[in-house]
Amino acid sequence: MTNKVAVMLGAAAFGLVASAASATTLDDVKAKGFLQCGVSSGLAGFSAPNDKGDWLGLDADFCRAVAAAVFGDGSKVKFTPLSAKERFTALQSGEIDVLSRNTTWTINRDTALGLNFAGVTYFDGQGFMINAKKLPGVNSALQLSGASVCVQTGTTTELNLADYFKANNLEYNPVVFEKLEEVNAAYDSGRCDVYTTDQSGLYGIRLTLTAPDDHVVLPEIISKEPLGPVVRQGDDQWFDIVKWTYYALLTAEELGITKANVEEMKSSTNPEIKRILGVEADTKIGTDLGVTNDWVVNIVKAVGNYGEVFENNVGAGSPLKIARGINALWTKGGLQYAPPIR
Ligand SMILES: N[C@@H](CCC(=O)N[C@@H](CS)C(=O)NCC(=O)O)C(=O)O
Repeated sequence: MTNKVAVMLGAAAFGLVASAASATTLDDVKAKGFLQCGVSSGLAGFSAPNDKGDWLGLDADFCRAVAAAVFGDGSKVKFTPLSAKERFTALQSGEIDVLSRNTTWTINRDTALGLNFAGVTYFDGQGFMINAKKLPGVNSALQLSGASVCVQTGTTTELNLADYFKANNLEYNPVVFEKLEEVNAAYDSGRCDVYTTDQSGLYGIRLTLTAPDDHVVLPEIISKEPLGPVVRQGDDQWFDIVKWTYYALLTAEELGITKANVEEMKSSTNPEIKRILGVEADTKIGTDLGVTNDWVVNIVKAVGNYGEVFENNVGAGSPLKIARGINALWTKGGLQYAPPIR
């Protein structure tokens, strides 16, 4: 090979590397034709496969909403089930485009792992579940001294558990597993007295136990667990798309735009509704974000508004029947609040 050819080939190879390195997540996702979404391996209400292998839940629907924003089609998602321990590496390595897996926003995860949290799709807190038949008379976590506690590794749960028992001078014996099915099986078989995780998770897990009615969730909430989607640091456009997908879901609920009425709402005379649905002639809101101006229409058509996603997956329309509580919109006394889409 002549030196000149070698230099040319080298330059071409460098060009390829440089263009691959500079491709944005949005470009990559569009080129693949689908969004790769990291979810839990099967937490009812958040992300769990049904008999047909379709992923159901609030976290799964959030990914469908992002896919709808990007492609105009909420079905263009592939799901990667991840344990707590695997999840951040999967995102850092580029195996997934977004992590939507009951993941708590903490300063350590936000600053030390090269990641960004795009919002809080579910405000949660850590709780305890016990088998009331096995521990009759126990109605507070403060009565759990000496208990064996099932917990999943790689979670905030493990750390909060240690803090709580230490702060209250209680003894405990942690029984730690990496996989969800191992924790569930150990607790269900009576190997541990207590199961601890996010309270929403406890309600979902209880449904999968052999005798759900034997188990009670204790009243104490021992931590703040703001759960939300996560992206890699360093790609602001992608961060914006994921963040504003969440805000679009909230804003649609605030404005009464639903899966059933979104088409009809396009002819509304309310300027705010017209703006968010992209029907104002000169709107650039969607294109400035890197998607099309009907992105919110596509999101709501795919999954409904935030309230619909909540109720269908974890609320009244689901087996979990969790009350909206602090996850209500700010206009209804809750914490869910979106900056203006304008
Ligand atoms: N929100 C907490 C806990 C999340 C978590 O992973 N909880 C377990 C509950 S046992 C879970 O969902 N596991 C699902 C899985 O591994 O697929 C965190 O971010 O660390």
